[in-house]
Amino acid sequence: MRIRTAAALVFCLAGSQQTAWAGYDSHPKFEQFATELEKEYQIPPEEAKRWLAQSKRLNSVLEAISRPAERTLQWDRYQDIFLTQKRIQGGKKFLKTHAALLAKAEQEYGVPREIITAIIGVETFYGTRQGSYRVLDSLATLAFDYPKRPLFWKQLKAFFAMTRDEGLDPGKIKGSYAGAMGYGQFIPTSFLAYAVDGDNDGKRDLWNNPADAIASVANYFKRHGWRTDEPVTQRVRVQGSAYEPLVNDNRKPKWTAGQLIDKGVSFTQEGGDLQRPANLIRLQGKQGAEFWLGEYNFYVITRYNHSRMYAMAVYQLSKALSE
Ligand SMILES: [Ca+2]
Repeated sequence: MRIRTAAALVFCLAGSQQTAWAGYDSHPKFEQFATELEKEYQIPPEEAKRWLAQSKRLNSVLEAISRPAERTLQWDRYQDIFLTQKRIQGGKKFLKTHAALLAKAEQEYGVPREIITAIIGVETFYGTRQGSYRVLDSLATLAFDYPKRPLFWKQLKAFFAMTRDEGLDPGKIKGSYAGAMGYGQFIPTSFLAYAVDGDNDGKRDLWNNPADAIASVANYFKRHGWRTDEPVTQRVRVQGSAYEPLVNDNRKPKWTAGQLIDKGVSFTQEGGDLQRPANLIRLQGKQGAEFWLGEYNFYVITRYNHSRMYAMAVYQLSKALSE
């Protein structure tokens, strides 16, 4: 008990010292950051200094990034989290409330409304759980104090470009501990590349404006190669052992449907071009191993989030929403 108290006290002091040495503008790597920011986005170093002086190290962010809980789950548990009655009901309500916006996005980008809705449902429970971290703090903490992932260094630069472009106050933006923002949890580089102004009011507001959020998710899918009216996946059966080296091999399909059949895979839904790209996916389900056909659109969903379980949850939620 005494040891724990002492440790807690030390931790507490360390924490207050860390916030006391002001912001990340006094970090040894600040000059490099400011130089790159100016070179890449023409943002003057004084701007970087002004904002980073207000940034704070968040130990909770470093703790959160060190335990990526969802990735360690198997599909049997993962689906319990994302395919609940509550999430299905919420999605049906979202489809109804935003029917006109979803129809417009579907027409313009060729992405089904149920897929757009399922993404937003899995990411933020339809916009209601967007994350409460101040992105200035979370991204600065990860960029400067989590060198294992240079991605965040890049994201912090893009974050300042985003707030400049949109006329936003960097200190007021909220998001996940990893800097994902809004209904669809766009990271700053995704915002710069794929966010669109869905209602033509001159702003891209992915936090409060469902028109912008819906159109941006649809645009993301279109730009990543979504194939309109093509399937996503279907359950398959396997026999023999020739299929084994193909299991979960490449995110991007590198086989054809015909080649999978040759290796002992049989489809539950017949038809379709045997020359089309395809993958073999195995998930650990409640009744043991499940095998699925990864169509090209399944791969496109994994470009939103690399996890096969994520893509499957989005697909199955979208199916539940269309019933
Ligand atoms: Ca807008």
